[in-house]
Amino acid sequence: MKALLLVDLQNDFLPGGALAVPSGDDVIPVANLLMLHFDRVVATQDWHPADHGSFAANHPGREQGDLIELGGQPQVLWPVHCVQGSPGAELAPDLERPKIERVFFKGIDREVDSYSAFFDNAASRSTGLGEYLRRSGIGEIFIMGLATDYCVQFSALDAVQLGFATSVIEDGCRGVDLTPGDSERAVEAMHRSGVEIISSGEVLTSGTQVHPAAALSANV
Ligand code: VGL
Ligand code: ZN
Repeated sequence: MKALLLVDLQNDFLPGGALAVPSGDDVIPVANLLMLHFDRVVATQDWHPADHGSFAANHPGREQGDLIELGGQPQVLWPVHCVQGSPGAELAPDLERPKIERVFFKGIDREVDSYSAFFDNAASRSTGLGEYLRRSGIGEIFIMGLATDYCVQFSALDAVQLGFATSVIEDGCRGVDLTPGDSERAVEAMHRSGVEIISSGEVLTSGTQVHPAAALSANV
């Protein structure tokens, strides 16, 4: 069984948001279309407390983009983003919510960041996603979302480690590219680790049936 994982499709990562990913909004229609081709759709939300250690504002004298250590891991300092319960942390308003079966929250612990949908960066706490997919009989996972060079990359590498057949839908992702080329390098690193890099078109033509009722209601 196959599952689609939508990573961090939240307002703060869209244009106008606190940590806007360039053209991040372009992937919302891709998500809405792909959802119709999967039995299982799950999502993540970056979900930080206001005092989270990944926020530059919580480190006097530091600036966004500085590299520090947090929870024993290298940590880029970010603008305040995806604060629990804030509008910026909400899923994109244009995202078709009803098909999303469950949302997994990450980045809750102020002492360590969590780029991966599965574990925090110190690999000490599971979000429950891996266990959930296993219990649901999922062997194959397709990942898209924001951002290619952070949460998508970390999620895909963990998925492979956990033994899932893992594909990343490249045109369903956009990157931060703090350093030009970061997203390209992330794609190469995922590919080298055994992640299949595919396009949404390949998913759509792969023979996975769209449920007729779903197709009708979504007007495709
Ligand atoms: C992300 C930076 C900080 C992401 C989350 O979703 O890729 N990036 N928090
Ligand atoms: Zn974050």
